[in-house]
Amino acid sequence: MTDLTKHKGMANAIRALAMDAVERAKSGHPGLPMGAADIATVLFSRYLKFDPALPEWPDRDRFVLSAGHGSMLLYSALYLLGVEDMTVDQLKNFRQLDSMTAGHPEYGHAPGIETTTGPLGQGLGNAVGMAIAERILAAEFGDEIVDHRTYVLASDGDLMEGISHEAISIAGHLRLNKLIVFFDDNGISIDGPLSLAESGDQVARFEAAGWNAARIDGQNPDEIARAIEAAQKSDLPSMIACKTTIGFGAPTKAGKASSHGSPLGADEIVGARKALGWTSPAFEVPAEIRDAWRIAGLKAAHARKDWEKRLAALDGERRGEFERRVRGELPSGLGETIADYKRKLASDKPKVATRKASEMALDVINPVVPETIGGSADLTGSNNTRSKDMKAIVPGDFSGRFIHWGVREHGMAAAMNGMALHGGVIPYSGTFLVFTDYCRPSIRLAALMGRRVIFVMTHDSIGLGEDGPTHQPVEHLAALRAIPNLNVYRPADVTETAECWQLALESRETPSIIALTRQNLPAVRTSYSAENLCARGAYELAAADGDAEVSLFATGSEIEIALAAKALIERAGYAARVVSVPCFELFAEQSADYQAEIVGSARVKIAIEAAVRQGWDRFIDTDGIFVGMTGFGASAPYEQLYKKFGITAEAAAEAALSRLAANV
Ligand SMILES: Cc1ncc(C[n+]2csc(CCOP(=O)(O)OP(=O)(O)O)c2C)c(N)n1
Repeated sequence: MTDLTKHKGMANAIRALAMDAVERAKSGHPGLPMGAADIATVLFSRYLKFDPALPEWPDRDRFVLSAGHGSMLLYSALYLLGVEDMTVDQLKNFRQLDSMTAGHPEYGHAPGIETTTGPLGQGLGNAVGMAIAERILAAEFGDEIVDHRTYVLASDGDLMEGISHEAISIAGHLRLNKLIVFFDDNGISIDGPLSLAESGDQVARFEAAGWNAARIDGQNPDEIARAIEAAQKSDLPSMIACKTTIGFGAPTKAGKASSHGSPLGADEIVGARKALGWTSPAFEVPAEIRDAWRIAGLKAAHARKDWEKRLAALDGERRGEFERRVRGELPSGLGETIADYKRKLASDKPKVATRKASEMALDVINPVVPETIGGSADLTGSNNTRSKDMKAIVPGDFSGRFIHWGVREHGMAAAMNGMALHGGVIPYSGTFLVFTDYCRPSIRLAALMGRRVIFVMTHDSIGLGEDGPTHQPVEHLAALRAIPNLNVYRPADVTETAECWQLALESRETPSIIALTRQNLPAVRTSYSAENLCARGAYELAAADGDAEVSLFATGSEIEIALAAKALIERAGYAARVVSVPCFELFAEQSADYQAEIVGSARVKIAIEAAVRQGWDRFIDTDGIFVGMTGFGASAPYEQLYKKFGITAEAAAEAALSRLAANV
């Protein structure tokens, strides 16, 4: 068998499996796998450092199928390479319940799926984060322990998405030369030829962002191999624009949108088999082609074993540290450090904004948790995410721990996901809470994938004041609380902020939002508690004198208002209590008894939060009183805004007292 015949057979195996699986599922996308099969074959069989026997090996090359709709490309390759769990039955169960072979690749479903892709552009953003994490760990542990590449297959759709701009420009800026993107340049998207909606020059675009870019025939294995080798030597990130034919081999649908996203149909498949010279029945691969793939799959085993020897040769402490980081376990000293810090806060009782409290917590946490990597989307001085002595990461020097992401919230959030997926680092970074809208697709994916990504979102209400309603979040807390598996924290003071940070770090499979104020807040936790009270999601901060007739529930900056309202209500002769609710999601995980005890049975229930009501009925019922926002904010000093929108202790107390007087 010549090399070319062998290559064609291997690539056709991907094509055949893709069209057969899509046909059997009666849905899916055969076009991309058929068009990009040559790229995948050359990459996977000759260059990708990936050991199917140990797909989690930390120093493996990463492959991200950003165009997740082409999932059968990845599943076929993993099957052919010999990933044990990826059986032919999995391919036959493509897109079926409980299979590993979901419609779009889902992280955690099968070894070798590095990230969940489907929303176009996200995978490219993830890959940038993976490449950053690789450089950071290499700077710390050395090239002999961390030295791998990140490869991406991106489609026209990936590159049309705005997020690609942010991803490409930060990668170019940081000179992530071990990032290699294949652009599946097939000129087709769902609506038809790309010319309907795009006339840019992707190669010029990448070059302008500081990349090496080349154009090749993406159906020619020699050109693909040469381009990969050139990219591997590049000192810039590389983009290889691969001219391909979507649905390659399909007699009437190749090169057309009709091969993009629906089964080819029986006749077309017969024709494609003929055109490709593929005589095997559905889901069968001839032995010699199978063997060629399996032999390719064995290639990285040597590299992996050599790496294991190098790791074993490290001194015990360094090896232990590397392994701890990869496992994602926190250093053992964190609990004690936080306890000492909370003791100090209980005695100092500083009155600071919670964004400042977060910085103070990070000053304590970062020295003992060396894997945290901080950042900000050009709001470092506002987000307070750069702790003492945190050196910035700059192009060519990844020994720092702080990333200036620039004004790129969307790309930042996707890259943070990629860092967390890569492992060995814990990414956290900030912007204003209102701009979670710009990060939301990635926040959702972090939640779906169950990754520890910490979003530090400051300026969390009208309390930010003069910047006005464009910057004042109103619906954001509710919108974020609606995302499953996302913990949304809104701490009320320095101690709660430290506790929320601890919880965020300890939540290995849940991303976190920490919403923080711009304005100063008094310390409301005035005595030391060894227990992390925020861990219960809601707890009684100030008890009533006797049976409470009024329960006040609040978060963050509105705790101060709730406490003042309590005093006013008591002055009028009624017992009232205040419950702090730093995290709805953790509260929902508590026992029914605990929840009932916290919600209580006071005659009047009031929630105070400078945001919309949605979600609060859980605490106050539909007939409870909500003191918050019903529309957008305004531009003014924050004290005036709280008055204007009626979010004051007086308003809350008055509402409670008039309810009590009405004897409801
Ligand atoms: C953010 C986002 N918007 C829309 C879609 C739906 N979608 C899936 S593939 C695609 C475009 C297909 O064109 P291309 O990316 O060139 O893929 P190809 O046709 O080459 O397979 C679209 C709009 C999506 N998956 N993600």
